[in-house]
Amino acid sequence: MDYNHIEIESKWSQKWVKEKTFTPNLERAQNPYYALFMFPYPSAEGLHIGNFYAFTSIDVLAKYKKLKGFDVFEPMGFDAFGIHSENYALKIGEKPRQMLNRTEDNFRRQLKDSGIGCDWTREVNTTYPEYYKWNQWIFVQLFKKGLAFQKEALLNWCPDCKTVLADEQIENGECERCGTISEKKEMKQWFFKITSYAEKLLEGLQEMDWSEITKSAQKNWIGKSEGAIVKFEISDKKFKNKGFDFIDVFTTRPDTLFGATYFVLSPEHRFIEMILKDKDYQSNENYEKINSYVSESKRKSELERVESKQKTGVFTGIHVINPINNKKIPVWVADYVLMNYGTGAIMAVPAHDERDWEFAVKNNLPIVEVLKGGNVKKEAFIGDGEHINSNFLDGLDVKNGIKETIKWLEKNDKGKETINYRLRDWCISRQRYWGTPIPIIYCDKCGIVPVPEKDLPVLLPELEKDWEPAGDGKGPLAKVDSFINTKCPKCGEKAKRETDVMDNFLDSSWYFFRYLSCDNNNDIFDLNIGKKWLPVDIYIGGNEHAVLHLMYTRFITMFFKDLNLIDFNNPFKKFRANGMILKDGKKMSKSKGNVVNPEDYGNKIGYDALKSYLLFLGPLSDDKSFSDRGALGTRRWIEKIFRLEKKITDIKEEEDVTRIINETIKKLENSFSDYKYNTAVAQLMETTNFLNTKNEISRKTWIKFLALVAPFTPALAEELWEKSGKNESIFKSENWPKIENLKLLEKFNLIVQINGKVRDNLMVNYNILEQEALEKALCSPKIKKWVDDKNFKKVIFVKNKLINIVI
Ligand code: ANZ
Ligand code: ZN
Repeated sequence: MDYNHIEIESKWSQKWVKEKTFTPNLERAQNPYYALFMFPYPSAEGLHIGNFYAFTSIDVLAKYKKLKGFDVFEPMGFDAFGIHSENYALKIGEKPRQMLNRTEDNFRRQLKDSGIGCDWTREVNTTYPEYYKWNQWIFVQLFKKGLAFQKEALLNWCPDCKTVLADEQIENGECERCGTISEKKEMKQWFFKITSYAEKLLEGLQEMDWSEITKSAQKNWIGKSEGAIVKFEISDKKFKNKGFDFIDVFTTRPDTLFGATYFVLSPEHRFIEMILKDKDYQSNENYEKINSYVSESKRKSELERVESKQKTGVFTGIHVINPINNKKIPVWVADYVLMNYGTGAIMAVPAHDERDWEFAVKNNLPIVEVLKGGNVKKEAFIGDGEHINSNFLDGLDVKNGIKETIKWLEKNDKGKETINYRLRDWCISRQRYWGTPIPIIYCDKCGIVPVPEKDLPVLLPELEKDWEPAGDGKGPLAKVDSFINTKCPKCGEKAKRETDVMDNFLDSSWYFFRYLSCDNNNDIFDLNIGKKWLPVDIYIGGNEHAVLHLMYTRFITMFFKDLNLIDFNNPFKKFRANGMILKDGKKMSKSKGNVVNPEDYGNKIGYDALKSYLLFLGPLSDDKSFSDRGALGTRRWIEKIFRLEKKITDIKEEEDVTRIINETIKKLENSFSDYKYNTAVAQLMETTNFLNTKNEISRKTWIKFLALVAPFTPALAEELWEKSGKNESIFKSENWPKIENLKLLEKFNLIVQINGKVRDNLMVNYNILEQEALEKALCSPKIKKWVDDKNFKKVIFVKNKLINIVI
C-alpha cells in the first residue's frame, strides 16, 4: 500500500472544486471568516514559490477555521491590468489579452491542483469590464469630491518603460520594474488626493493589528513633521513684485531662526525658474552659473542628491531678509534641497544642522551658534540646550524656544505653525495601454467633464497593433480616433476623451470588496454582505507592499466610509507580512538557476509535502531557506502517517495517547494564533512518531489525529478520513478535536525520595506512569548523586504523589 500522491491529490483537488467544498454561502453564513491572500499578477507563466508560500499560509489557517466551524471565505482572482502584465506581454511578443488567457489558466490549474481551498465560484479579474467599471466609478466619486484632480507635475519617468512612475515605484532611484534610473519630467497628470487623509492614515495605525514592520514603514512613508512656515522677504527691489515678495520655508526648528545665516532654494524652485527667464537677471554675473547648475542637477536622481557627500551649490546674487533680526542673508541654489518636500526652500542654520554646516564650511558662510552645548567650530550641534545669541529666546530649551518663536511669527505675521507630511498625492495617470481608461471627457465649452455613471464602463478598445508604449509622453489610446472622439455629456457637442489609463494600484486597492459581490452589476458591492463579512479577518502578503498597495487600500477604504458604504476605516483586522523563501540560503533568480517551481515539487513529492515543508521552515514572518533534502523529509513524514492506518483497531484510547493529542491540540491552536506554523508541524511530527511506537491505535484517536493534520496535509487527511468510513469531507463539519479529560493537561509536583527521604521535587504531567516517572527522577542531578541507572533495590510509586527509590 504505497502512498501515491499524484492519485490521491488529484482525486481530492478535483472533488473539492466539483463539490464546492470551499464555497461558503455568503448570505446565510453564521460564522463568517474572511481569509485573504494578495491576488497575483498573472505576469509569468505560472506560480512563484513566494506567492505560493503566502497562499499556503492563508490556506492552512482557513482550513483550521473551517474545522472549527467557521464559514470561511478564501477567494482568488487576478490583478491582471497594469505594467507587470503589459511588460511581460511585450517581452514575449504577445498581446496582453492573449498572453493572460494562457497564464491565468495555468495559475488557476496550479492552484487547484495544489489543493489551496479557494472559492472558485467568485473569481475576480481586474481586466474585465464588470470589474474596471467600478474603478471608473471610484474615480468619478473622487472627482466629485475634489479628490481626483489634474495638475502639472514634475514626475518620475522611466525612460525604458516609457511611463510615469509613482514615488513608491522607485527603489533607490530606479524603476522598481526594470531597474532603469528614473528621470524627472514635467507633465499634466491625474492625482488622487491621498494627502488629505494623511493624518487619518497615520492615526489609524495605532490600533491596527498589523505586522510592526509594515506599520512602521507606513509611518515613515507618511512622514509627519511638526514645525513652522517662515516667510522671508526678498530684499533686492529688482526681483520683488514678480509674484515673489516673500519666499516661504518649512522648518522643524523655528527656534534656530537667529542662527539662519543663509537661505537655499531647490534648483526646481519657481523663483529660480522666474529669475532665469528675467531680462534683468540674464545680465547678472551669476546667471550662467545658476543656469548650468540647474540643468545639471535635473539629471541627478533624488537619491543621489540626498546621499551625496559633496554638497554642491551656487550663489544667486540675491538676498532675503531674516524676519527675526532683519539681517540680509544670501540666497543660494543647492540640490540638497528637494523641490517636493516642504516648500522647496530652507533657512540654513549651519551651527545646528549637519548638512547646512558642511555647506557653510565649504562655501565660507557664517556660522552663528544659537544653542549652547557643542563646539560649532568643529561640527554642528544638534542636541538640546540653552538658547544664546537669540534675544527673547535666550535661556529657553528647544521645546520652549519653538513655542515662543511660533508665537512671535504668528503675532508679527511672519509665519505660522505647520504640519508637513512626506506623503505625496497619488499620481494615477499612466501613459500606457493595459489599464482602466480614465473616465474623463474634455469639452471646449464645458471643460473637464466626468463620464456619467450610467455610461460606465468606458471600454478599453481591443487594439490589434500599436498598443506598445510610444515614448512620446502620451498613451497609445491617443492614436485611436474611435476611442478619443465622443460627445460631451453636458452639452452634446464634439468632445475628446482622456487617453491615459489608471495605475493598477487602484484596481488592487478594493478587490476584496468585489469578491463578495462579483456578479453584482448595480453596485460596487452588496452592502449587506459587506456588513457581514468585512473587514477582512486576516490578510497575508509580502511587506514590499507596505507603502504601495497597503496604503492605497486604507485610503480607498476610508473613502468608502466617507461615502457611507461601510462603517470602518481599516480594511484588514489583521495583516501579517510573510518572509521570503530563499533557496539554500540565497535569493532565487532565473540567472542563478535556483528557482523553485511549486509545480515541479507538486509532481515530485506532492503538494501536501511541499506545503507542509514550507510551513515547517519557520515562523511566517521569517525568511526561510528551501532545500530539497528538507522537502524529502516532510514527504517521509506523510508516508509515515499513511502507514499508521494499519494500526487502527477497536481498542480504547490509552491515557498517554489522550495526553499527547491534547498537547497537540493546544500547541496547534497557539501556533495558529501567533503564526508559528513551524512549531505546529514539528508537534505533528512528534505526535506521529509517538503513535508509531504503538502497536494499536484506537479509532477515536485516529479521527482526532486526522483533523489535526488536515489543515497541513489536506488531501492525505481526506483520503484517510474516507477510508475510515466517513462519507463527507473532513472540512464539511466541525471536526476540530476538543481537549478531553482536562486533568491530563495539568502538571503536579512529584515528590522524589531516596530511602523515604525527600531529595527532589519534579513538575510532571498528571497521571504520569511509573516507568516515565522513574526515568525522569533518574535524570535529576540531585538524585544522580545517590543512584545511577541500576544500583537501586526497588521503587515505590504512589500515583500522582511520589516516587521512592530504595537503595
Ligand atoms: C532649519 C533647521 C535648523 C532645520 C536645524 C533643521 C535643523 P524633517 O524632520 O525631515 O521634516 N528641510 C525642509 N525642507 C527641505 C527640503 N525641501 N529639502 C531638504 N531639506 C529640507 O526635516 C525638516 C528640516 O529639513 C527642516 O528644518 C529644514 O531644515 C530641512 F537646526 O530648518 B530645518
Ligand atoms: Zn460640453
